[in-house]
Amino acid sequence: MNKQLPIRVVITLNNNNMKTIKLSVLALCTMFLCSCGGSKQESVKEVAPAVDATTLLADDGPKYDINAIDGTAPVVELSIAAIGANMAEMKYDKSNLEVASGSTVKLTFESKATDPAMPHNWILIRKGNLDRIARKGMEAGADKSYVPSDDDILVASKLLGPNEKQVLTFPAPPAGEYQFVCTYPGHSMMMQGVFIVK
Ligand code: CU1
Repeated sequence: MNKQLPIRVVITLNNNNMKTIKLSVLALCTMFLCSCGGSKQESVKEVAPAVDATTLLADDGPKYDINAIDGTAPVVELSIAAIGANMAEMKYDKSNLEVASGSTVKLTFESKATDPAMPHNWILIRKGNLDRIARKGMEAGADKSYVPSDDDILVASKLLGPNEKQVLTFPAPPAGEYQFVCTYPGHSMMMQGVFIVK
């Protein structure tokens, strides 16, 4: 902290008005003390939303269009199920899914949960946004099946109850690593996985 102050003073000295210099130095010191004064925990909290690299990711390349299915592309059939009878056991039966880029994915998502009070969904998202989207899903509420509107969500199933299934057909996103998650409140920590496009 002491090393930086003299540099700022030298810059300010280029002005000839001494009052301005004094005020500037005072302002700088105050700003500096304020920024040092906050607890470390607070500054960590402020850094987290800077995952606004999200925006950069979203802007990276053309927007993903779930309906842009190429009729001539090879079809890859996959399945994944939500299993477990309670909050402690719930999970997807697979933690990894892999498809070839350029293919059309036909994913059967099934809920094998036994408790009607524990519905599940399957949401494919751009990597690095899981916690943010889980939080946003919770805020979106039951009316929206806990699926928020977000550019980092590529594919979203409905909320399925016990023994319900849904077939999701979508074009494989560009090669890379993605994540899938259940956004039903309290499920994302247990129900998530990696979706790889090779
Ligand atoms: Cu779930």
